[in-house]
Amino acid sequence: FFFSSRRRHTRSLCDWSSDVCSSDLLASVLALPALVTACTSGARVSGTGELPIGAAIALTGNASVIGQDQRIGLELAQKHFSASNPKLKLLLEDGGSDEGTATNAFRTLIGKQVVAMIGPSLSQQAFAVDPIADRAGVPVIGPSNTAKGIPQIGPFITRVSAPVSQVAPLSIAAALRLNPAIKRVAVFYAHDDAYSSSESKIFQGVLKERGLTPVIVEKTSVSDTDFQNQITDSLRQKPDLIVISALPTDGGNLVRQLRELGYRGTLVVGNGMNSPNIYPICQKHCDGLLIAQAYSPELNTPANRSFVDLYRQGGGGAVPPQFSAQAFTAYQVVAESLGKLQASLPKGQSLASLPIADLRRRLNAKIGRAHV
Ligand code: 1QQ
Repeated sequence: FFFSSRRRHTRSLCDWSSDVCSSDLLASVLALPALVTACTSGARVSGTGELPIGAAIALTGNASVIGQDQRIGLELAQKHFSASNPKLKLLLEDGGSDEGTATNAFRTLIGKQVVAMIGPSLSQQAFAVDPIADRAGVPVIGPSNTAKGIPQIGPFITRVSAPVSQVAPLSIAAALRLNPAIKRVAVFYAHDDAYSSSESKIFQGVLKERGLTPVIVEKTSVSDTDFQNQITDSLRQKPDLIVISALPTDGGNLVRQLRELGYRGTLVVGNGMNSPNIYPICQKHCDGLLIAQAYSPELNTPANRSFVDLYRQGGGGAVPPQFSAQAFTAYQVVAESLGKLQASLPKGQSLASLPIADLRRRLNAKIGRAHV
């Protein structure tokens, strides 16, 4: 894991296999090939021989802050795998930040005969759209779906994003290491978002284990912009640590208002705010946030070195954000799995000649499953 104190400094905590990685590292994330039957459609992939991969990520709405990072990761992966065999074609759709937009994007892309789907951006959306793909026999790789229960949606669903249960405890541990005197903790979470609720449960469990039962738990909404009432209530409890699980816009506004209303203590925030794009929302107020993440730019593997180099050449800065890395990884998993599948075919046969349902089923078995 990579632990980041936003903007100030970064350092490695430990290594988890959801990093951008070579296939052998991925094996510990994605194991147990799925043996399932798909509905039998005789349709084949288009005549050009390029295999279409669908991606539905948040280019609009609350999570578009994260979708921007993901788009960069996908574009870099396209570049990196441009000479791969078989040839791939990325079809990108706006999955928005709500279930309806993601459903339309998934339906559109599945109708375009994609061999696999990358997305959606939010767990809240994944619980709505992954069952559609699963029923259609289309493999889905979640690049940023961290809530409990995602791989359990169905045999065609997996993820390269480490679950909240693996990541969230680390930032609480780091906060307590930095400030062992912490006694009074306030918790905020967006109750109408699956990831935020899931992560907050983990945060609260870890706090309890440490003997720090929260002095107050405030429920917010992803559509909230004004948090004055909840902030006033919680600051009355004199917390010395505040732990937040929210999406970028609501979370960024909450942090800004907490600081503006005088909170000076430690702030731990979750995966929903793990992007440099939160700064336009909360500016200097987001300085010093503690976030644990499932990616280290320092990871010394060929795939990560290429990714970091491509990111730098693109002018995005020296340190790629986690969401770009995970989107790159999702594409990498599809590209490498297709490469292995191609190599397993009899000489002269191409993947594009297989019936699409058969190709998706075989690809799904090559991709494998996430354990958690
Ligand atoms: C989830 C998340 C989001 C905050 C990532 C965009 O982790 O919805 O699962």
